[in-house]
Amino acid sequence: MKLMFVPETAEKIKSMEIRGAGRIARAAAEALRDHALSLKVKDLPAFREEMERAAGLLVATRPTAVSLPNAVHIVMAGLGGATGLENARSGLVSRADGFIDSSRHAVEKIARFGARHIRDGDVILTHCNSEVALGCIIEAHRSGREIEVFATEVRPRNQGHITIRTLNDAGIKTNFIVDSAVRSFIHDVDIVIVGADAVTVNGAVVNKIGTSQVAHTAAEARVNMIVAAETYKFAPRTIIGELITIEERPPDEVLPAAIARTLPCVTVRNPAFDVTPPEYIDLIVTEAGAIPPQMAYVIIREYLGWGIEEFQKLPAINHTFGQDNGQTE
Ligand code: RI2
Repeated sequence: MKLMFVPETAEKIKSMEIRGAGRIARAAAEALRDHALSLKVKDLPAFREEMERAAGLLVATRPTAVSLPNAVHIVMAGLGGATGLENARSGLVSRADGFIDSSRHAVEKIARFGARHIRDGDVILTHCNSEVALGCIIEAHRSGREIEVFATEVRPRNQGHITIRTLNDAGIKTNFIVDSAVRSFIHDVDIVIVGADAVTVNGAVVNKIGTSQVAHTAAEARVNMIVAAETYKFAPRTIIGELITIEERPPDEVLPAAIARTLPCVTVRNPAFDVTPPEYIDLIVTEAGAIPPQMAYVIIREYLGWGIEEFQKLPAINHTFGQDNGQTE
């Protein structure tokens, strides 16, 4: 077994070598598990202190995908009530394994539930690269439905390139378009399916930049918009009034530094995510079933099952890009 040490995993998440909200959550759980297994400390307080430091390092890597702090919180809960060092170690390892396992099952379940919304002959549009959204599309294809996909390029990081390779390898007929071509093709589309990095208590969905434009275009054309999201992508701290931080990434992802240097009056802005308000979303497909966005509160309270005190213990969110971007509308 290759040990995924915490700083190495943290660096890979930060640089997006490991990316996608579900994958970074599982990678963080794996890193905490491996760290716990390899830690040589003398007692429980030292173990706790070292694990909390590791958890903080992982959570600080990317601020938007709430799956990351949620996964870390779930794994670290394995320390609660531990009576000795070995007891704490095994508690944490089993919470991490449990999270990784349930995450994989959630992805499979959502694929099956989501695929039922895709009919024979449907044309689907997807934006960015979401394993759960793609899972629904591939499952529909596997179960014999004749489908076609429009996949966007996804500037500036080109996650659409990963999406078209996956679709191509699955043998699915795919059209690759630039992000700004969505409105030109929306009348050829029957259904939009995307993933999520976070779902707020009012049912707003935070996902790759451009998702809200896609959603707005779909609503205008009366095309249904489905979001595929595991329950650990719902954001508990939005219940106590916190907003999701929108990550703003380096400007050179958008414009090479050599060109930017020649344009002193130009500032490059590079927010990685945007917020789609609940009224543009028809359904959120979770492993607990499909819900209207207005039921997000129920998932946070009932399915994640955390009390207010526990929400307050979750890692704090400290910076918000722009206004609240519709998160509380
Ligand atoms: P899954 C990604 O973020 C995209 O925004 C994608 O829609 C979302 O995470 C969910 O991905 P990034 O890591 O968990 O590319 O469905 O910035 O794979």
